[in-house]
Amino acid sequence: IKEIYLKDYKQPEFKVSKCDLCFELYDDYTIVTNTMNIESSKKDNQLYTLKLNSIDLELIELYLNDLKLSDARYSYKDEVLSVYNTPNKFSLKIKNKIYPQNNTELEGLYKSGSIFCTQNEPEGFRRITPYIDRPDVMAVYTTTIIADKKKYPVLLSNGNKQSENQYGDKHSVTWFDPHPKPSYLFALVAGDLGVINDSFRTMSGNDIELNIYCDLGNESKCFHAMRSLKDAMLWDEEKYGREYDLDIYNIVAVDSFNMGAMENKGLNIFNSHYVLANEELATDRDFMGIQSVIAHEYFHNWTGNRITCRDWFQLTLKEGLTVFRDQCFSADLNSKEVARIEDVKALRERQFVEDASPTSHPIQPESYISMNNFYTATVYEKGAEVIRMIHTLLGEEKYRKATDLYFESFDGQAVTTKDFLWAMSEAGKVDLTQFERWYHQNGTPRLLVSEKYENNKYILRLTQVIPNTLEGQRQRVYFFPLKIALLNEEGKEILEETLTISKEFEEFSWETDSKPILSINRDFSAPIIIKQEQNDYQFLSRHDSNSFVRYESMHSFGVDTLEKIIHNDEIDREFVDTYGYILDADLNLSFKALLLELPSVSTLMQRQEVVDFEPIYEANEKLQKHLASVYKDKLLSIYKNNHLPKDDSIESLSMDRRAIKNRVLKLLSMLGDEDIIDLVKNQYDNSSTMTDKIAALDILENTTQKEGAVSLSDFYQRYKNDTLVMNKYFAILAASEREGTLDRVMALQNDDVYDEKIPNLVRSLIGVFARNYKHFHSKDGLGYKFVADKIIEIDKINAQMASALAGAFKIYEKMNETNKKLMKAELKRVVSTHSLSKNCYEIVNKILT
Ligand code: BAL
Ligand code: ZN
Repeated sequence: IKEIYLKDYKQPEFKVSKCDLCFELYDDYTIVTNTMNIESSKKDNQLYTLKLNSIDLELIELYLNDLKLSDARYSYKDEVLSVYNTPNKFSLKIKNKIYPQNNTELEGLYKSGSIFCTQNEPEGFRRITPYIDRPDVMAVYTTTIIADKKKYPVLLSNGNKQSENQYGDKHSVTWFDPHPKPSYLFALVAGDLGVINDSFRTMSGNDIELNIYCDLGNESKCFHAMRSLKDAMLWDEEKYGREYDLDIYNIVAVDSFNMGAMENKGLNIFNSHYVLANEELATDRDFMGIQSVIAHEYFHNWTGNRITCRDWFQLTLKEGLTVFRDQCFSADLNSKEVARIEDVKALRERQFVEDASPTSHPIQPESYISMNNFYTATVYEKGAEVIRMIHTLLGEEKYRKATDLYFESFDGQAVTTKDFLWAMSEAGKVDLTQFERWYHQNGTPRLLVSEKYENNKYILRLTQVIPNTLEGQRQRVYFFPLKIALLNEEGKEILEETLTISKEFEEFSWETDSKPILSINRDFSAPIIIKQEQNDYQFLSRHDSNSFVRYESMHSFGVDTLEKIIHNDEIDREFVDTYGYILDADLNLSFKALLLELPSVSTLMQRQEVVDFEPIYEANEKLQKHLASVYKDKLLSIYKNNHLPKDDSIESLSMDRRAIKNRVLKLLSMLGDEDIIDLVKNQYDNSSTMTDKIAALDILENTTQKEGAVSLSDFYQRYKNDTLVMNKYFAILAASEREGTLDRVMALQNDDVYDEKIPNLVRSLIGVFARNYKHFHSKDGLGYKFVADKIIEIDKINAQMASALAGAFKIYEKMNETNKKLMKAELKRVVSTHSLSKNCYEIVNKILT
């Protein structure tokens, strides 16, 4: 098992200018013919050895400049095909055989049901044909696909369609992509697919054909995705001046997909979860997810495809930037305040946890064993926060100039994060030397805040506390924007400023007539943890004009309250009063639902020195029951005012209403009262949206065994033929806090609908169970044993899925002694498994050392 280091990066020895591919698709195998124009990077007329990456190569023949090569001219070892004594410039034709129908890793060319599709990022292309499979080798591709006409009427690849031919039962289509691209952006799809079409006129007047393909019969579920695509195309023109650059844009939805989606040039392939939706079958969250992922993949056309990464250590160059772009898009199209809070919540639930774990890494890592393990919340979400800080430091206008400069300077190239930072600092006229540490250091920084008021002077003292590296080395202080405001007693802003923080200790002061109230890290301007000596949560959660700080204060107030319950078994009356105040407040309903959400188990867990989930669950239950009983009438009236069972619109007001009424219903259900359970049952039976049905089902599963079983069985009967909906069914059962969840999850593996080869189903059943803190961490160790067994089993089918499951053990180091001992035994069992994948090895080994 080999570790790859950024410091060892060398430019490629050969370039591929042209890659002509021909695929002959058969039921049992596929023949790939790959003809490349290759040139040595050195111009010295020496003979060299060309090294091509290739996994499980079954070579048929090999030609150099049309001459068939004898065995002595090449060898295949350790996943490298070496061709000896190659001249400076030559063509190489490789014919090889692959078996897509047996490809359960879902990398390279594989079958999702009856559809041929591909996933090549980061290193899947080497499973299709031998190639210099690295992102800084960019070529122009022509792709011909030959297949049975009846079984595979739709044949797609990157670029524009060039020609079509018929031969008896077979047909062929040739695609030409004029934009040079790395192999990871290559895509192919073949199948009998349904489609919806539309078009988009770009700002310079080109009409683009838009197609979304799916399984036959699902066409009507593609319209939200199409709307989102057109919104994204327009937004990228308006906000970034970026226009689409081919005649056609194709999206294909498939059921078996490791990731959410993939930005292949002109031919995005999507996990069907992020395409298919209608009001009956998809939740509001699903609709929002589709809008953002469709946009994300579209935005990659410029940030990722036109300008790509020099090497995989630069992944955040395209992912951090593209996530930032999709976050801004979603914020512009929906509620800005809610979008920002949701983004921060997700960052803290996933990335902060990762950053405090043995797999913590900088957004630009220095080494990897399996690149697949680095498609992480850190590279993506923290990466997006880093871009957001640049945006804040530069301001909108300079940021736009800087992105224009980036596009002008590096179009068509494979570049590094340094190149990006150069454009930002050049056009933004700001020195980003110290800022660059965000790319190379790991862990979440803390900012200690102390305040003083004397002689009409308000003094703010800030201290940066930077965590050490995993190896214990010191890391240096950061440069970041810190947006603050000082408020008067009515909550009015005395001033708002964006401070630039760059030193370990800093002091700021302002003259004010009276002692102001501090509103800090407004809009979450920096991805840090704030530690305040004193706080004004009660005031800020009622009055702060910055919605993020208002949310943050209510959230922190909730955390303090729960911790008081854990330590003194006392409920803070002031928090309860504030909760009542928010219930009465006139606010956007989705925002209000966020303010009323109590801190998650994960939030409290992250603050424990030694993790023990039981007291957290107990405190949560106690506080929820208390709030529900004190405010039962208020909660019921909010529920009734907002419950419109037949309203299935996905306009914002309808979504907001569902968000608030399901929040209060969940809280009310803690009482276990019969009248409330009746409301829940009624909502399950009579609501027309999936959001309402799922919310009700989740409550029933967790509160009443009898009614839960009745509704679950009804749900199963209704939706058993819709895998996307069945994912929700499995997830509710796997997340259940009821006794016996592990046994039910084990039994569900034998359900007719469940299939261990389909990643979405594995994520919904096993993945959700592994994040069910109550049952995964049960003190009998059976949760750990079950998940470890699954990791070992699934690793043989799909190593990426297995290593994602192994992530559930990341918390190992912080666990209490009892759980830690149990976890260790299972982790050791996994890591000593014969022929464990490098994906799993890398994660489990990091956790153990
Ligand atoms: N590039 C992998 C999928 C995505 O981030 O869009
Ligand atoms: Zn992406």
